Amino acid sequence: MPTLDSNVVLIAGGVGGARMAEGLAHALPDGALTVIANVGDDDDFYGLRVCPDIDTLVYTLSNRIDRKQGWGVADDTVRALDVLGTLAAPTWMKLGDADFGLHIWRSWQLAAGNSLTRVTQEAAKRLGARARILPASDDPVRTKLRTTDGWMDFQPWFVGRRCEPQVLELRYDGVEQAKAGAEALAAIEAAELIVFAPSNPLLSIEPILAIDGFRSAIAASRGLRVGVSPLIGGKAIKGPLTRLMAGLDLRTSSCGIAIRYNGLLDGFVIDMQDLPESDELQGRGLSVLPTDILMRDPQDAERLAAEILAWTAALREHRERAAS
Ligand code: FO1
Repeated sequence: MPTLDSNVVLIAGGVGGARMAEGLAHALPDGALTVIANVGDDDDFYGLRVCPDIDTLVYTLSNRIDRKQGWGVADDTVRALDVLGTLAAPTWMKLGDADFGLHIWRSWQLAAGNSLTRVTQEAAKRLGARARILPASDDPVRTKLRTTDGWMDFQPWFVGRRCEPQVLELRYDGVEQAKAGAEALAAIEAAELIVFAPSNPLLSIEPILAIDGFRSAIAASRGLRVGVSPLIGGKAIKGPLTRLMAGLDLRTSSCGIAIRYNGLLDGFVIDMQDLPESDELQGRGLSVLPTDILMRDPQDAERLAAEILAWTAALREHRERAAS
């Protein structure tokens, strides 16, 4: 069966998004995959720009990732961080020596006037990433959380405080002024298939969708649009999603996630464990692929990606037959 494999866009955050990207990159021909990355987690450390979601994608797609952590460079050392500690600088964000190299280069390139889109593409190419990676915007968008301890920046909450302070409210600073990356929008317009990665909707996908232009471009897309649930049996595959959603009084189920992407999806991929949710999803007009969505390793990711590509090809055929 032919698959939708010439222009595929993945909308992604960090670890879960990178696993899905790796699977798709293996299952697709070279040059077919574009990943649009969240920039809401970006922050500055010691005057250097750090873009965790972009970097997790670059390292995963170039097979440099520390697979145990899911972020950072495999076998990295922390000699620079040790010096910073001796100099009494804060060192809660574990930036490795090899990782510092990328942050130094990116900050140097940005200071020279290059856009984050250009710098990211160049880094991805030079480091050997197997897909095009585009930031959602060249402008700063920063996720802020109102917690029981007051408003916090994302990384001090996520890493510095291990997501402990309860989140009461979220906002994406700068989102009203931010322009959607022109290449990212063009990729969506050209896409045969748009996949929402199993990333945290509140922290990874919605900071992208909140930028003017993305929702309308996805809603108007001629391609198929499918999401992959980040929850199995109501529990997050990784990270603080379940607690975050429960704290904000949101439904912690695959249906609850699909509802957040209302009007943007044709189909939703759920885990076999969540089969009872199929009826409600179908009732909302979504096609459903129930399968094993846990990506334990790159082989799982490739198998899931191949299943999604075969399923979406069948959906398209069905759609074309219905239209003719
Ligand atoms: N996550 C942690 O839990 N602890 C860290 O010290 C840490 C350092 C770090 C450095 C560079 C980088 O690109 C990512 C890093 N992450 C760390 C992961 C990152 O905070 C999160 O994966 C995302 O921002 C959430 O998607």
